[in-house]
Amino acid sequence: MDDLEMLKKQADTIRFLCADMVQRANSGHPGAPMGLADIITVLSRHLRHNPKNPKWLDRDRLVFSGGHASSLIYSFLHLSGYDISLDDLKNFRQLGSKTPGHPEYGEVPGVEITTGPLGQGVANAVGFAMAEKLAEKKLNSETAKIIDHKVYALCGDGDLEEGISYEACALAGHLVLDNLVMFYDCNHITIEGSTNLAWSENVKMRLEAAGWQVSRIDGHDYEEINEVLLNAKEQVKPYLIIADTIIGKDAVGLEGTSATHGAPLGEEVIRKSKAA
Ligand SMILES: Cc1ncc(C[n+]2csc(CCOP(=O)(O)OP(=O)(O)O)c2C)c(N)n1
Ligand SMILES: [Mg+2]
Repeated sequence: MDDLEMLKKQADTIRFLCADMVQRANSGHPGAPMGLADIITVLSRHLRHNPKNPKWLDRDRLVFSGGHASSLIYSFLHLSGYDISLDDLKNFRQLGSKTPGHPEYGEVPGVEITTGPLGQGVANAVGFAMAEKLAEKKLNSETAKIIDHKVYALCGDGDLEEGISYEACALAGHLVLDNLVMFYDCNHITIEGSTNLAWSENVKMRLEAAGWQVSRIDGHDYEEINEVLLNAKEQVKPYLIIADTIIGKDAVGLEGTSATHGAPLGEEVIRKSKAA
């Protein structure tokens, strides 16, 4: 793995690009992107894709179910070399921009699917994984492995609360989709506060019952994230990675609170946080 300093620098860059984008637009969701910055940074070392050819047939697919965390996607695509410029990031959430409030398929290079309605992206990821299996069967032969990619998905508390994710995950388990890797951004916060206001089920037991392999990691520990992604290369079932994260990670005075879910952090907090 790259040295930890470099990973931290990349993650911090993503974290504060996202905070700045939301601040400039004066609307958006900085919390989840800041909490997921470490995961996307390590994931970027595993993803097989070509930013200069976003339509390469056998690329890994990356599905962000929580479309509200779109600043994360745009900053990741920008830093990876996709056709999204710094000016595009500055135009976050402006009408007609390449960086709309929720990611839109066809409008943004590198965005695989339009997401926003919670849970829907989980079902989309299952669909992508099914499509990969079908294409494998149709196109691969003994001598030519044309299709051999993974589907990586990121989802949050809200996605797993939604009924549609239950149905889709049950189908993924039934079909033994061993090409699907899903990170669950387990930050215990949704729009209105703690998840325990409305939800207390055991996600690990639920997904295991549906036929998934489930691991739990610290979503801010680069070694653990890397290790679990290496394990996923040997997966024999759909793989859920429950990542314990802190929403709004490193937002001074606000991290861990629902205040970071869907509002700008404020110039003062951003200034202090960058300094820290
Ligand atoms: C079906 C649906 N219902 C409601 C919303 C509005 N909404 C957007 S984000 C959100 C909370 C999501 O919580 P979580 O997934 O935990 O994201 P986090 O707060 O951790 O960023 C809600 C209710 C939505 N996008 N889709
Ligand atoms: Mg959450």
